[in-house]
Amino acid sequence: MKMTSAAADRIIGRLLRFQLEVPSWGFADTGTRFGKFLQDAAAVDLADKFEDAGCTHAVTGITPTVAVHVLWDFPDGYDPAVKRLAGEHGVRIGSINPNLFQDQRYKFGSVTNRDPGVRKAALGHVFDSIEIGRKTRSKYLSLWFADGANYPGQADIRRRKRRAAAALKQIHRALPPGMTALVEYKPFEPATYFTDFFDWGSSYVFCKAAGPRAKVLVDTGHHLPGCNIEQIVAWLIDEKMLGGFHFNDRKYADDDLTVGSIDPYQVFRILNEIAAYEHETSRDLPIAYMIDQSHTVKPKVQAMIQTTCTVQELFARALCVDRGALAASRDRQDTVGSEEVLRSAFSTDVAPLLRAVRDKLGVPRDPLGAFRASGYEKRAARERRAKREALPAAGDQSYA
Ligand code: LRH
Ligand code: MN
Repeated sequence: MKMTSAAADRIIGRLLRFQLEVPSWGFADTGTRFGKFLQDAAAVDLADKFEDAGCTHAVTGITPTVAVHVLWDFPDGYDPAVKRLAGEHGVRIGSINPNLFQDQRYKFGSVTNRDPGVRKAALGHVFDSIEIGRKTRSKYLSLWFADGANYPGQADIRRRKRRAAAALKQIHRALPPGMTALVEYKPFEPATYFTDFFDWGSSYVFCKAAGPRAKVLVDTGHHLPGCNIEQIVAWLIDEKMLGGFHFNDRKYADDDLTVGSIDPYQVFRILNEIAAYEHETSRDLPIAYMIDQSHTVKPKVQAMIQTTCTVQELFARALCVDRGALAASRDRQDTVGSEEVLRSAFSTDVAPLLRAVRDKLGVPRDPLGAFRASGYEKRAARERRAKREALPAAGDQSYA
């Protein structure tokens, strides 16, 4: 069905307001428990991460903010110069991610630990992270707790639940106006028997009890096989409890692969729930769209540009769903008809829409092609190889 120019204008308008946040750690050398494969062009420090994020934004036009991880990006505490540094590369600091999973103290948990001293230290780190967010004027405190247990009998599930709930209440009380706490869930890893924030329901319960500015963060890689993620998203939207996304893809576990590399229709179905809600309410869902990936084999800036364009493209397709036709075929209980409305949107050639959006944003029509032809990666590899060689002998390096 030929798209009307009014429909095209509406979709282009929505895409011009659509922005994604890139993770600073996606530009650094990261690995798996079996090791890291180093890349010459990988970011060595925060300046490189901002430069790479700035480059991603320069060619896509839709990634103006960078999520930072407190211990990885501010190993020596917050430095007011970082805000200026980000600005020099055309980006802003976005969500603040405390790190409660690396310190030896957190072996048996952070906010759920039976030791009140460890719980106090964990909350202290979150409060310090909130202070950083206050200084960077960040809208989001992005919380992921790796708390959990590895063996049956090891831990008291109900007591840990109550400690987590108490901690979330204290964190909510400490939020400055305008900041929202995003509570991420994950069913396993690094814990192998249970995690304390294990699924959307657990985050929902903790957020509801904590307060109105605590919302659920859906990391698309944090679901057990066969889980219907778009149904969870629809529920959270309806409950006004959806805070945002960590987009990535996976074949088996929390693989943190580039979006759409394994199951693009999955991401389309999720974004379709967003587009359906926005169509019904004629207003943009005020949530955080963020990428959370680690690129163990792909060149990192290319992978980030690829992912950014893929999410933008899949959202464009979700916006192409003919809501009127879908409602009509649903009224007729026309199962095949309804599915075909979605499938035809999914197979819509949205390249003309994306070209129009990129022209309006003043960025290349083919962001990845433009980057690959720019020589940026070669130059970065040369400069950063020299920077690494000049670094003092590596003591305990930050993970990312
Ligand atoms: C945990 C997670 C979390 C981040 C980390 C880098 O798996 O998804 O969002 O802190 O990855
Ligand atoms: Mn995540």
